[in-house]
Amino acid sequence: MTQIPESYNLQHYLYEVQQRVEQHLAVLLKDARCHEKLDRAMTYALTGGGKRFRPFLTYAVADIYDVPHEEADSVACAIELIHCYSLVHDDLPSLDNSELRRGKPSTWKQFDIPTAILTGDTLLTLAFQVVAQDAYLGTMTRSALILMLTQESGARGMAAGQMFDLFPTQPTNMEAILEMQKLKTGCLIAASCQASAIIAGASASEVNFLKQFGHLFGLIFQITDDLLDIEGTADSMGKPIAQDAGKNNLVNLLGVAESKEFLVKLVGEAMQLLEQLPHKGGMLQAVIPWVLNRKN
Ligand code: GRG
Repeated sequence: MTQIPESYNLQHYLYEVQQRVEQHLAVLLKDARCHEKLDRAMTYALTGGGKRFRPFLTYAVADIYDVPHEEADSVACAIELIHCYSLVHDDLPSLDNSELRRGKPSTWKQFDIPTAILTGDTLLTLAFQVVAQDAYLGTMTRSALILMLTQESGARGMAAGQMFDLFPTQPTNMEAILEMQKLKTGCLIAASCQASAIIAGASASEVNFLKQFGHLFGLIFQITDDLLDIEGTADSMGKPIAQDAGKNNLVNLLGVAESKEFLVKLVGEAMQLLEQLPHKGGMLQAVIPWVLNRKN
């Protein structure tokens, strides 16, 4: 991939990221083969329609810091593995009970519940293995990345967010919803934004800056997702729409019009943050309109 695109086409960049991640994931899956049914379920859960938006963020930040994409590959794949695990587990009958994901039966529906649980477990475990064994990165960098991934996905990150969503510990108000969504969706997006800065050896304040940007962007991503549940179509979403009625989200709390106003404010803040980055954030700037206008 080329570095810091001026007039570089976003769609082309997204496509290249998808191809790159999918090639790497295919190799990882091949190397991980052990139990035939588990292998098929892992392949099923990882392939077939994911936007690879989180790896995109990791490569976009790699470009800002002149990190060769080879050095970002393992963490980009690790984040996608963690993302796919979360979707497999989230779809389970005892969580979201979703039968469709990306236009196909969800993993538990296609296989069975025990296989889906073990598929999620295995994808999560593989994520850490991939970074731990990355020959492009030094020991300190690998360790820093693994620590960051555990923080963003675990007991004070994404898994906690899912828990607060299922079992709220305070009345549902704007503050509680923002905190829950920050953990549930924002942490993994924040991880995607920090990863390449860690690889580049950026200062703690620079890494933290990208983390804050990631959280803002995560919120933008989540609100657009909640709006799509109301305004999108089942065809483009690959799952039934209007499934979030009564759920703890900002659009249900504020209504569509006010949520859109809030979104405009968040986008303004995100653009301001990007102005402070080298190359004004490069592809990160270009992807904001894409997130706002996406159809799935
Ligand atoms: C720890 C089990 C567990 C779950 C964590 C992330 C999560 C909580 C659950 C996934 C369900 C969900 C609707 C999360 C909100 C974030 C979100 C919009 C996910 C969908 O991400 P996309 O649009 O998916 O990037 P694709 O299909 O493109 O990969």
